[in-house]
Amino acid sequence: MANADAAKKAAGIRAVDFIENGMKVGLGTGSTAYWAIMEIGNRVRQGLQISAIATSVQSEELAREQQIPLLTFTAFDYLDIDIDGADEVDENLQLTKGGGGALLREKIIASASRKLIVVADEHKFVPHLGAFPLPVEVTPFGWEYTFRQLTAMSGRPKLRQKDGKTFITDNGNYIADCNFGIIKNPKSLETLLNAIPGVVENGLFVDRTNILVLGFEDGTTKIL
Ligand code: ABF
Repeated sequence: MANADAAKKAAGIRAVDFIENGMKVGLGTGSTAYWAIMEIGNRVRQGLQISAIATSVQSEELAREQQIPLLTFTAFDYLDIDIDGADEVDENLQLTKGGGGALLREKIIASASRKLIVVADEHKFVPHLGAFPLPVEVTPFGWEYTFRQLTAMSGRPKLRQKDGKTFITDNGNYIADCNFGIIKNPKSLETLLNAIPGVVENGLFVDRTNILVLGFEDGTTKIL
């Protein structure tokens, strides 16, 4: 296994140790959250009694394959734990997310959870957010106007493409990958972006992370 994968696998598996019998769990999206979902599947087959809700169609399909009992939003007020990945984590545990295009459902599930556990390989841990282009989910209706608003605030938006076509999220929206440069005040940028009509959600997750599980290439982990 390539070392980066070893780091992701170690972080994903270690995060599952925080799950107890009877919990309701949010299942994240991405190649690190993948390992958490696989490990939850292993433990469910060994008798762990939990139920879960996924942050993307992709993760829901994986959960079904792993025979993890699934929930709908009518079945709970709050989730106990959400395990999800990130594209960047800064020293205050603020996050850039959305590289996988799942940021809207991820933020809904994160806000519905009593505890957000972020799983990431060590390279995601950075002094400041911003090197990774910030994903912003926008409605297809009026996207050109919304892009002009993002450009006016120096966001340099690019319409995400996939397989030569415009990428469509699980919610039927577009993603603007924005370059704001180093993000010194994630909280104010998150608020500013969501005030633009046409912006559905953005990939800044501010003051939401309770625990960070960092994975290293030697397979060890560190809890922050
Ligand atoms: C997901 O995890 C996305 O928000 C984020 O883009 C992704 C990180 O991807 P990976 O774990 O594959 O590096 O939650």
